Formats: sequence, C-alpha cells, structure tokens
Amino acid sequence: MKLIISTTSPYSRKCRVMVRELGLDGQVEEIESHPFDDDPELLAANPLGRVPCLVLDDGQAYTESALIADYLCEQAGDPWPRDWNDRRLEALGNGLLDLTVARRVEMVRDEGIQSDYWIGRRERGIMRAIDELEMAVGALDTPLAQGPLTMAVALSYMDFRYPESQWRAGRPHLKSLLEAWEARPSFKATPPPVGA
Ligand SMILES: N[C@@H](CCC(=O)N[C@@H](CS)C(=O)NCC(=O)O)C(=O)O
Repeated sequence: MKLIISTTSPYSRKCRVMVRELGLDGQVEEIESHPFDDDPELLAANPLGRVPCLVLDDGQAYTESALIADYLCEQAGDPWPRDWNDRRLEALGNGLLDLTVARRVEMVRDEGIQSDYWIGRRERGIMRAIDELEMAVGALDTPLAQGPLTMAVALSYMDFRYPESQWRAGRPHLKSLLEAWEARPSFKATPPPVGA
C-alpha cells in the first residue's frame, strides 16, 4: 500500500502515527506530496487533490483520514477499543482539526482579503471544542484509540501553527493526553517540519 501524505498535514499525521502504532510500517510506503503542487500521482489517486490518500495494491484509493484510519485498524486486526464514545471523540477531534486548518487558511491569505469575522468564528469554535474535549477526556481509560489520537494530533497542530495559544491553561487532562502521545515513538517519528 502507498500512503500519500504531507508532513505538515495533521490528517496525514494521524494516519502515519497509526501505521506505526499498528505495526503496519512494513506494508505501507509513505509518499510525500504537497497538495498545492497538484502532483499528478496525488490527483490520479484522489480527485479532491487532498492528502492523506491511501492507495491499495490493486489501485483502489481511499480518501479521508477517518476512512483510512478505520481501514488500517481492520488490517491490523482491530486492536484498539472502538465504541460510540470513541467515535464521538474522533468526530469532535476531526471538527477541531477542520477549524484549526480553516483558521490557518484564513490567516495565510493576503492581508487585504483576510476576514476578521471568519478568523474570530473559527477561534471561538476551537475554544468551545477544546473545552468539550477537556471534559470528555478525563474519563478515558487509555490514550490508545482513534478518538484520543485525533485529539492529540489536533492539539499538536495547534502548537505548530499557533504557538501563542494558551490552550493548556485550565485544561490539565488535554495537556496530559498530548504529553502521553508525545512520549511515543510513533509521534516522535512524525513531527511537522520546523519552519514549514
Ligand atoms: N477531511 C479530509 C481533510 C484533508 C485535508 O483537508 N487535507 C489538506 C492538508 S491538511 C489538503 O490536502 N488540502 C489541500 C486542498 O484543500 O486543496 C481528511 O480527513 O482527510
């Protein structure tokens, strides 16, 4: 299998961490592609032009990190707990990723066409989602599941793109969750590149 990724993409990072955690490294070849370069290999696999994209050996391609994550888990024999609470946390974590990436897109527009309205709206959504996740994560048994991983990837992306954010303040459970993931080799092997 080939996993087309970008090293700055948090959606890609989630899949890359899972490949390592699930012991699938030997079966998955990572191919780096910057989505905004419109690389023909990426466009042939994913008409949406987005990463990540998993291309199976028969050429079938799976887009969407959540779908890829489910597929990888199944390939590894479904070792991680998966229930509706995990799915709920994963959905919230994915929403948090969507908002942080959307805020980033707004911030890198030329100054004259940035929208304070959209930046503010994204920021308020991000803070509400983080508060909800802080309440939910306190009751978790293990960080090794798709919901907590999605949250950790989103929080790490916050640190990468918004180092000035004070998201840890008053959120000890989320702080511990990210620390637990950051101590793992899978996370250490997949950091976003400095200065990108
Ligand atoms: N919902 C998708 C989002 C993927 C996504 O937006 N990836 C970004 C990189 S972080 C991308 O490829 N953007 C290129 C574009 O939107 O044209 C997923 O979960 O995989």
